[in-house]
Amino acid sequence: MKFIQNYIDGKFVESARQFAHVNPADGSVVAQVSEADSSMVDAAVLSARKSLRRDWGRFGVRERVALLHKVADAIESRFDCFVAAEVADTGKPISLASKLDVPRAAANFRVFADLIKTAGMESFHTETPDGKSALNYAVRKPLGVVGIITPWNLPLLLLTWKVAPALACGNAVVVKPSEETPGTATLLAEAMQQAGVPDGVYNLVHGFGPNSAGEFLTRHPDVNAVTFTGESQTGAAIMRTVAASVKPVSFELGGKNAAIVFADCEFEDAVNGIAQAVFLNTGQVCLCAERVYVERPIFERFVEALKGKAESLRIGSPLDVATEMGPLISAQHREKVLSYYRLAQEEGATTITGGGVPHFESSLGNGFYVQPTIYTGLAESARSVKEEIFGPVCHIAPFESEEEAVQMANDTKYGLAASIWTSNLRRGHRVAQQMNVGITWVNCWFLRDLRTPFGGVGLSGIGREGGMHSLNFYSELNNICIRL
Ligand code: NAD
Ligand code: 6OH
Repeated sequence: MKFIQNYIDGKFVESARQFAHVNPADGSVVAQVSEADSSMVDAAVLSARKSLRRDWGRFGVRERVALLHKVADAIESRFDCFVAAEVADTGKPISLASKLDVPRAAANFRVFADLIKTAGMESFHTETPDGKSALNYAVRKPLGVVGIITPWNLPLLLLTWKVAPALACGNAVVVKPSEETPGTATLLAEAMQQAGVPDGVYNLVHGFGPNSAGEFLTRHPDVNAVTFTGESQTGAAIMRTVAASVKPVSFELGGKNAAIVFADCEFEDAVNGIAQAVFLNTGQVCLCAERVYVERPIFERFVEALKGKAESLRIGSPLDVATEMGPLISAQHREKVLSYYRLAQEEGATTITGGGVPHFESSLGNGFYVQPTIYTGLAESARSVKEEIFGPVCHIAPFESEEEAVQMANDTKYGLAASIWTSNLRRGHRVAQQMNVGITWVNCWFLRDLRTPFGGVGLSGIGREGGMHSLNFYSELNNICIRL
């Protein structure tokens, strides 16, 4: 049995209470995780604060940049360990963890290191009507101690997406990864040690949300800002908690993303792209498309083609390099996804494929698998078309006109991402600009440039991270006005 510990002030520490970490692929308990109590969260925040007063607070940008590249080197030098930990955490296929999550973790450190190195600041030469002259320039300072709370779906990618820019800006962090995925954040602590990151700069506390490490961290008076990725309702709870001390927050929340497929699309590209957008990571990516709108003339053909893709997905052990789809994260999440499969039936859906649980003879039968699933025939007002399911499932509806497609895609309280599939470039631009979301892809999906703004509107979040947006969130600007 493996033991997963907290990491505070440069030391791995145990706690009195532990919780089990379960392998999603077969339901077995693979590790015991130390749950941080409130005194440990206090110690983590204190250690972060102290590091800002010690060497870390005196590091210049050049030293921070060099250190962040060393963290990336340390991740790459333990590539296989990180892949194994990501697979153990999530049950995602080893091919996906090796192609997406672990390379992105290293890239997050490199990109934000390079960005802070080259980022300039704004300056203005001011002339007043009464003849005064001044130079205004802004300087960037760390926020201080940043609390980072992350979900289980892309745990290492999303954690490093926040830790890297926070450290680039000179902050110290206390991270609280999802209770479902404690492994990679703990391995990252080892990589921080290996890279020579000073004690207290990266602290890690394990536990749950309410009345556990998550809430203790967001409630902590000495945390200067909170950045969170997860469900919209959790974001609302965190917002209530931090309101008392008026901390800045950055929220990357849920989605019910649309894809719009026009009859003039490159058909094979669109089918392949949407198969990715619906089924990647067993549909557990906040950017996944759960609503697919297809122009009437190609509707039947598209439904058939996506059905073919869904039915050809190799579902199996995450450790098999040929596996394309693994389990959902937990028994509880599977119950949620299956409850939506039942709801779609009750709401009158036609099941094109899936709708249940795959059968395995092996121990995978105890894992949290569901079938990739496609529905048609639901009213746009159906709850299963309106609410985020977060599984390998979509509803496909036909549309008659561009206006109707835009109206249906935008008819949601969420607004994270959209994708548009057309070979008409002018239409691609025109429709993209009407999407009420933070991220729109045309003829692609989840094609990322880490310098671009990332975030959502409505229930999908507050603020943007990515590139300069991250640097601006993770710093305080002090404008200095010099009378000339
Ligand atoms: P979740 O909201 O249940 O949990 C996320 C984290 O918040 C966990 O670490 C959890 O322990 C913690 N938490 C829960 N309640 C808390 C509280 N009251 N105070 C402090 N911390 C608390 O989300 P999840 O189920 O882990 O992840 C799936 C959700 O995340 C989906 O809704 C998905 O769309 C969303 N997501 C969004 C993005 C994005 O970039 N917009 C990215 C990934 C996932
Ligand atoms: C959500 O599940 C995926 C989020 C992806 C990113 O935040 C990213 O930076 O690619």
